[in-house]
Amino acid sequence: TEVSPGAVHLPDWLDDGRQSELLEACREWARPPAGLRTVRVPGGGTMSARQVCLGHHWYPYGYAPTVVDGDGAPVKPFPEWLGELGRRAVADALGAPGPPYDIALINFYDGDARMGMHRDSDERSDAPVVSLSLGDTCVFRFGNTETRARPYTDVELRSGDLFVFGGPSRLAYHGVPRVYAGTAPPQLGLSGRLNITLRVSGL
Ligand code: MD5
Ligand code: FE
Repeated sequence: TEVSPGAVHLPDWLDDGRQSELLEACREWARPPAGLRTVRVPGGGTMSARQVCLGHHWYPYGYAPTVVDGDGAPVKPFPEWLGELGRRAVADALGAPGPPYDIALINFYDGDARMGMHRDSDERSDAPVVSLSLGDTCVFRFGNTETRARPYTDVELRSGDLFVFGGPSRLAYHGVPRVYAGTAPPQLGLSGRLNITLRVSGL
């Protein structure tokens, strides 16, 4: 389903087996060193979703090879198989071969975690962002390129869903205003929500 030009939602793209494999990989990546961390934002606040990065470390607002605002460790490598998954995702969503992905940002939402409306503009590439969801269902708010306010479209993202954001949607404001606790598929064994985004750094 095309939600907006260049923004394509493919529900249930990952089967149960692939979801479990991806979750297991996320659990490994979440371990220290360079594991799951709380992101501090300029102004003194913290993001409620915790994050781990592969390939390069994202911090507000740039990319670095080490966890500059965490334990200082080198960022874990971005595995080849994850890049292949990303290219397949783009091919399925947009009908064109995907670019060579080199970074992943993995956000973990538990409790009352949310994400405010923002734009992802720290990549020096206009390649589409690939988003994969695991665990609890959330409301994903897909906005416009001008303001954090309306007009926007609310879409529910469920475990296994793929979303690809390219073209004119790449720099749209977006956020996660709500996660529905306890809605993860029981066989997955995840309490909370994980979102994996694949990006091209342009570095
Ligand atoms: C999430 N993550 O559910 C979302 C899904 C983030 C983030 O927002 O920055 O890690 S990915 C949403 C996204 C990425 C790039 C572009 C657009 C949406 N977009 O154009 O709407 O944790
Ligand atoms: Fe984002």
